[in-house]
Amino acid sequence: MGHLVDTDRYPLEAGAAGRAAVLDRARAELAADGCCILPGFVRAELLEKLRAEGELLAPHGYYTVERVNAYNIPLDAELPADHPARIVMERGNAFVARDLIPATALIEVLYSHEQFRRFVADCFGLAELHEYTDPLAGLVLNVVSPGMSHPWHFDTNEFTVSMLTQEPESGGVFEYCPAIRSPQAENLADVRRVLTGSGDDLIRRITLRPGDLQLFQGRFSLHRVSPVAGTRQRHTAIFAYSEQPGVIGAVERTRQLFGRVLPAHLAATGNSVRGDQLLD
Ligand SMILES: O=C(O)CCC(=O)C(=O)O
Ligand SMILES: [Fe+2]
Repeated sequence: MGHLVDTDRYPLEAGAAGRAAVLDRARAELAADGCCILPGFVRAELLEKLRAEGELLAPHGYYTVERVNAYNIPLDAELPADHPARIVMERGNAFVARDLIPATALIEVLYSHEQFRRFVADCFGLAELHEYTDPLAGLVLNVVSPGMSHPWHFDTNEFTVSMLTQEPESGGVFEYCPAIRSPQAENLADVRRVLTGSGDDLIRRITLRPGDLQLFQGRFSLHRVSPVAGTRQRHTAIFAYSEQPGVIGAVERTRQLFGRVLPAHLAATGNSVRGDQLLD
């Protein structure tokens, strides 16, 4: 791992000097506002390789524009007229599926490395984490092209691990509203304010750099990638882990995200673990 990750700054090996201090900081930041950035996680000399690998993969993404709401519930759900789930947005990002990412790609090496997974679990304070069994959704490259955005939403997953691999020229900013809802309260009025453009006081913006590792708890914090401008796409690797082994996506959701399904998805129908809770 040492050639890939700046292990002087981020000791990954169990018991390594300084590891506990990094974990303390990550846990404190996550507890404070559900987001933690570990800047310069990947060594500077590998950033161009990280970017170039993503650039080669990006054309293989599944490009669609999907009409969505912030809660990822059906658009025809019966709700009061002023419910924020009735605000429809366009999700214009594309996902490159894991089976198209070579085993030698830096993001795949990271995703499947036991020490990395252990480190991420420890940052979140989780007993253990597992790779997805899903052959498509475990590791994806999220591509946001100029003019597109990944609009405001809550994640279904409790936590997300991601890494920018290519910056856009402008726009494409990660924006979030820390703890805008809680298990006890949806806080629909504030969510509505953000979705209608008058909630700026609730929004935090993060400047991410390629190779920074981002740990995020998106279930209670509304978040988005603002529209990308300029000529360059924005690329992010999303490392999906789960506390229980065996996660594989539901057939319909998989088709929506990737435009195809594999025999593994069909075989798992009916007995999947948290089947339809991928990515969003
Ligand atoms: O690409 C990003 O930075 C954020 C992606 C995201 O929010 C998601 O996939 O749920
Ligand atoms: Fe998200």
